[in-house]
Formats: sequence, C-alpha cells, structure tokens
Amino acid sequence: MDALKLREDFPILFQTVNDEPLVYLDNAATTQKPKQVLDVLKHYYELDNANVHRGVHTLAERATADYEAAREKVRHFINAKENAEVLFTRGTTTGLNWVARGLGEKIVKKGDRIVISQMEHHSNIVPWQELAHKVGAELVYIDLTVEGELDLVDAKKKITSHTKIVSIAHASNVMGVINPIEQLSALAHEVGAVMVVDGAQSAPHMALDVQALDADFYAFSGHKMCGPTGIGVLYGKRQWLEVMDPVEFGGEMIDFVYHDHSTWAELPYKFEAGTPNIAGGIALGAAIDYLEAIGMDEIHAYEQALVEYVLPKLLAIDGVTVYGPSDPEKHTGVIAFNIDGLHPHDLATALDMEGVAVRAGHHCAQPLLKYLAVQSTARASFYFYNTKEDADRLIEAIHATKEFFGHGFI
Ligand code: 7TS
Repeated sequence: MDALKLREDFPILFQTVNDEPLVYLDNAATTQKPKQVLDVLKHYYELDNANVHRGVHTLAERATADYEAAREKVRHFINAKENAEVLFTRGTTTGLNWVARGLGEKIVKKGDRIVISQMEHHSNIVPWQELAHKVGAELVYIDLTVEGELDLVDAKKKITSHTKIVSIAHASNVMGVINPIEQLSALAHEVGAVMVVDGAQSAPHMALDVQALDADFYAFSGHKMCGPTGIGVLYGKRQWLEVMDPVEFGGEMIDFVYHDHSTWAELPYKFEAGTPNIAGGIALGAAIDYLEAIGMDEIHAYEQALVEYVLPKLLAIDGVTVYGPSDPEKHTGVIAFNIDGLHPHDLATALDMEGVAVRAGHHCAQPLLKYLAVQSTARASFYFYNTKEDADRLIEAIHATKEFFGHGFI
C-alpha cells in the first residue's frame, strides 16, 4: 500500500492551515473524499440525475440501475447474503434508531434487558435508553478491563436469559479498541437475543463479513469511509427485517394504500421512505470500489503499523496518558490521550496552529469518559492516507505546545 500515492487522490490534503501543511488526524469524525468519489457525484448530477424506482424514462432507469448497483457493492463489501438485507440510511445513527424503534418496541417487554457497553457512542446508547424508558426494560452496561477492553467475563454475567438485545460497537471511537463481536454474537444468540453492531468505526478500516460475525444488524456511515455525508447502511438478517416495522412512511416503501390502512413494499424498500440520497448511494458505491482496490486487510494492517509507530513516541512524552490498549493489534487508527495540566481543547487549538487537526472533547461518549474518570480527551485518528511524517508532525506539535505552555520547564 503506497500511502503517498493514494494521498494524491485527496485534493483537500494539499493545503496549508495556519501557514503549515495540513495534517488531517480527525478521521474518526469524518474522512476526506478521493477525486474518484467526487467525480462520481459530479457525473451523476451532470448527466444522470433522476428519481429512482418510478420513472420509465432513460435517466430514471440509469439512476435506478446505478443506485441498485451500489447496493450490490455494499452487499459484497460486507458479505451479506442478499441485496434485500442492505438498507440505505442517512448514517449509523439512523440505522440504530430504526432497529431500536422498529424492532425493539416489538420484541422488548417490561422487565427485559438491553445490554450495551461502557464504551458506546451516544448513537448506540440513547436509542436504547429511550426504548428502555418506553417499555420499562433495563439498560445494562458491560464493564471494561483496566486496559480499556470489553470485559468478556462481565459480558457473560450480564447477557442473561432476560436479554432481548445486545448492541456493541465493533470498534471504539475514543480508544480505538476492537471488540470481539463473534464471541458477543454467540453469547447473545445463546439466550435468544438479537445482536446489533455499531460498525461506524470498523467498516471503514477492516474487512467485514457480517455472516462470519453472525451479526443480526450492522450499521455504518458512508462519510467515515471516503463517501459523502447523509448516506449510510443498515444490514439486517432477512428473518429480522421481516419482523421489524418501518419507522418512516410514504413514498417508495409503500405497496398499496387503502383508505384505512396500507401495505409495505418488499425488502429492502419497505424501510426506505421518500426519495433516497441517490447521489450519496452511488458515490458510496464508488468509495467502496476505491477502498476495495486498496484492500481492506491492507488498510487495517497499515493503520496498525502507524499506531505501532506513533504510540511509543506519544507515551514517551512526559505527562501523557493514552486511553485504551497499548497493543496495536487490538487497535484501529484511533488514539485518545491527555497531557497533564493541559486542557484538551487548548491542546487541540495549539495543534491546529501547527496545522495538525485533531479532535478534543467527550467524543459523544460521555458515559465512557465518566467511566474513565476524565472530562475530555484529545483524539488523533489516522486513515490510510496518513503517513509516518504525519505522525511525526503530531509528536513535534505536541512538544511545541508543551514548550509554549511551559510544561516540563516549571
Ligand atoms: N457510532 C460510532 C462508534 C461513531 O463513532 C459515530 C460517529 C456514530 C456512531 C454516529 O455516526 P453518524 O455518522 O450517524 O453521525 N462518531 C463521531 C466521532 O467520533 N466524532 O465525530 C463523530
């Protein structure tokens, strides 16, 4: 994998920020888009734009064919059995909300359990919290080990016969830790629970096989994997999608509307109300083509090598705390850290002065930060177009910031 060559596909990376060449390390929030994806968006709007699934004219047929071809690309990318199991959404958040409302409200009853973990993003907490409040169920959090990994012993204890849903991130957006989804699926299925996976931070970074994971649902976002914003995917096993109700109504999800009731279209259209994000879907297909041409295993290995390179350098800085496992094998390219006595927002602002973009805050994971007993952290998140030079620039900028704030000199 030649990161320097791949970078050339990303025009946005070749700019200066505060007179310094940009180092973009906020890929967990959103990734940049290669020319190949931008070209597809432009091409679609310039030449093919039409509404899908309804027109018989040539443009409508072309748009529909391209949109459905993108669905097939997604199916192949995650190894779903059939295209009917691939639903286009607005993103991970939408997918998780659909499951919580459309299925959760049907199968979770008073006194039942919904099991999540201490490291979830708000999008994989709040929909379940709302469901638990509505039906009178219990929301239970699996604890973490001291290294920040999901504690499987605790998971075994908490996934009881009362559990109806287990919903866990495949990879943490804060600590970068990768969770053992196969084992969690097995635990969930032993008690007849539905296994939901938040794949926002994994689908962009590693090869996926939803059948091997035995996930019942798997949600992810296009914008975190070189695609546009406003498009995402919810994979669901047919057996559950047949049971699950749509939560939005109108447009293409309809089969027939009578005066007093309506019937729904076949899968996957049953869930896709209104005019979808057609350009977004087609461009997500182009993003998948782009990622597959590099190779998902190559991307994963490259990011782990970057973590292996930068983590010891980061840990060697006086006063630095890194959250999550120190073993790169257990990592995606996401690293959360703090520097003693320096507020992460000040750090992020100072790094921006050096052209280095990182995120600071609670990363939409407030329960995790409470669990880790910190208010906020800085977070550097790498993708395949980042290089060792980017990692060095981060380390240099941290040293410069420490000097500026007088750390280590007092
Ligand atoms: N789940 C995880 C694990 C995430 O990291 C995110 C977004 C979401 C769900 C929600 O995805 P969306 O596309 O529906 O918004 N995470 C982040 C982040 O870490 N910084 O900004 C967004």
